[in-house]
Amino acid sequence: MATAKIIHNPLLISSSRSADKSDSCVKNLSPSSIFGSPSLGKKLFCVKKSVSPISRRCANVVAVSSDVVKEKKLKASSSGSNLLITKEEGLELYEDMYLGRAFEDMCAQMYYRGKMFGFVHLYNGQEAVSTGFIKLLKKEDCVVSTYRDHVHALSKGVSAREVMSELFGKATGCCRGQGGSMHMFSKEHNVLGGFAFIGEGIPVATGAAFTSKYKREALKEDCDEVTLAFFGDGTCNNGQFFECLNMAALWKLPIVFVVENNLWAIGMSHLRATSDPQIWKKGPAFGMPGVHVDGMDVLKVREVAKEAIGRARRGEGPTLVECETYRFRGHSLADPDELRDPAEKAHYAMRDPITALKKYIIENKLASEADLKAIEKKIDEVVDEAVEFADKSPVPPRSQLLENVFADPRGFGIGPDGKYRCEDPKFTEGTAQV
Ligand SMILES: Cc1ncc(C[n+]2csc(CCOP(=O)(O)OP(=O)(O)O)c2C)c(N)n1
Ligand SMILES: [Mg+2]
Repeated sequence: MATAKIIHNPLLISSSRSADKSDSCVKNLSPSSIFGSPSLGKKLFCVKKSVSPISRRCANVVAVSSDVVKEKKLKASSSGSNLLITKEEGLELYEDMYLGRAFEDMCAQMYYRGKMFGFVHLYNGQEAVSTGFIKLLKKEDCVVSTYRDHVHALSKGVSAREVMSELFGKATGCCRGQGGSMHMFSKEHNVLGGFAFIGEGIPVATGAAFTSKYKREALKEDCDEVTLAFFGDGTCNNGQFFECLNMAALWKLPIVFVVENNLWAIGMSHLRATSDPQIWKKGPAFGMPGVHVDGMDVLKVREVAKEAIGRARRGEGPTLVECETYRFRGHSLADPDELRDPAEKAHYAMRDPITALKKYIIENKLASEADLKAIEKKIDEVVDEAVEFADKSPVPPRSQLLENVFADPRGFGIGPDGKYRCEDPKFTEGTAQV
């Protein structure tokens, strides 16, 4: 089978009108000058130039300077360093990415030992996207994920214990064992799911972003919260994606649409399924910036994420970011992964984002190999402890089974005596046993 390849466009950021090239600042930039680190390029983003109703219909998208990168350059030159991260930042990123990988590897072991039920989709290989974006968020900011959601939840601060327990279907899980692998949710950490249906999370994220805007503009609350919506390349062929891009651009919502383009939707190659494989181009089509970034490089992802999140926080509207990444395992743990070309897998294995960050940290003397080993040891212990905790935790009571499944008025919730109706021994009489 032919190796699937992303077709690179020399201009990673472009105007929605080819005739506008004369006023686009991006024309002088090569991809490496835009995304190469540590000498990160000058211009990352496109914005609408005009806001008049007529020109909005043919949104003129041009590149603007990146304040973040300018600031970074100033800081770097005054400190005599040309690095994009400090030692502390580097270690935080490394720890988070290593946690994601170690957690998922442990999930695979536990799944094959029969500790988990249903489908389990792992995130190995894509860690730079979760870490690069989510580690920039505040606690109040929201994250909306897909069924490949464990690592997004971990990056957002849900504990390994709670995620593992949820996977084991235990009462101590972040959804009290009621959601399982594909439905991570945490009110405390503003993780709004976990969705088994592809594209389902995008409207939820759009709604969360609308809430932030409504609080700020209608209720005059002090609210600058941002929402990140993560989803895959295959999901970009789904109508909800287009509807939400339209609404988000129309209402200038504080949202970033983060496409994790791992080239495959189960066994369907992105190149066979999509009329134009450059997903980022769909941003300018709706009048919002579209950006393509190497999703195997956490530092590049982080710089793009800073821009996009900053724009949203400042009330400047949504951004579509396409992260070119790869999953190192099959679609789910039930997938023997026999479809993809070994050469393609080997190509991306060589670009392991964790190995790349490790190399960057050591080569730039931000930390030593021993420092990183110490982080790995600490995280391995956290993951082992999470398994122990999940294993020992109780299963949810039977009475919880139908909670949040049916609405109260239909008779499946709490009865007049204050007890759950399903606790009544007669509840299942004449129906299938639950
Ligand atoms: C509405 C809907 N249609 C079909 C499916 C079956 N399905 C599960 S995963 C998947 C592929 C999604 O691929 P992508 O968006 O690229 O995400 P990835 O698995 O690569 O992370 C499909 C079609 C589904 N879950 N929901
Ligand atoms: Mg995919």
